[in-house]
Amino acid sequence: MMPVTQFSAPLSKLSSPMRAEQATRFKLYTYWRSSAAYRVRIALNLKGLPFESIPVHLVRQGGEQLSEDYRHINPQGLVPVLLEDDQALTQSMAICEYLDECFKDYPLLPLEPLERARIRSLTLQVACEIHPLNNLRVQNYLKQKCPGTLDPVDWMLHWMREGFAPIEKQLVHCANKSSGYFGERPGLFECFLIPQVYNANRFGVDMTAFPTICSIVTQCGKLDAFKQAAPENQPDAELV
Ligand SMILES: N[C@@H](CCC(=O)N[C@@H](CS)C(=O)NCC(=O)O)C(=O)O
Repeated sequence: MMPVTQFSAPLSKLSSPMRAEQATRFKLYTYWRSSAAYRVRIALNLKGLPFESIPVHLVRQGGEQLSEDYRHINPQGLVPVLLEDDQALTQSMAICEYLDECFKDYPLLPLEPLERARIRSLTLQVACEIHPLNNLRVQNYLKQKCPGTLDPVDWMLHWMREGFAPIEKQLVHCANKSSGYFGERPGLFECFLIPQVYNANRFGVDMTAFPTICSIVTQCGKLDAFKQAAPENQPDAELV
């Protein structure tokens, strides 16, 4: 992983860790409502790996993720970043797969190559086809370039529906009827799906058109790993 020291990150200038009572192996730069950070929180929880949250406020003061200090840690100016000792790793899918390779007790991917590819395909449909179009910086760009002509929320709802519809079709045929998840138990795909559905609900997508997705969300919502990763249960949650 990328050594943080390579970027001489003055970490102390960012928000201080909110759960600093004990030194943990992992630290996660996160924001309570970030769906990409939410994915990694679920993966860490499923694997039973404790971590310390380091909140990065994506909105306050124009966004802490854009500060020079934070860009020393992630030159992309995005959350999440996983820190392990002095090593920083970016991109939620790379982080989840790294954890999966290192901690095998609770696999996020099946063993069989074709099954692995199918799960990755569904996961990437969330990560590459839905999420990037709806990211905060895309929203800000649309607001700036198309004021009054394009409603950024309509844009988001459109791309979420466009993305969920084919996922739903694929799941109807493949979802595991006995477990209620895509496979025997939640894994990489659920780590990505559940945060995207959280966003969809937040912005008012009518999810009744996607009953299989909703049933997976309901099943996952019963598990502590998902409950503890939920935005409202984060130390930086702003619940007013
Ligand atoms: N592909 C990246 C996406 C990361 C990402 O876009 N994070 C969002 C929050 S969900 C972010 O930091 N946005 C800040 C911005 O757009 O300025 C990943 O999977 O880690």
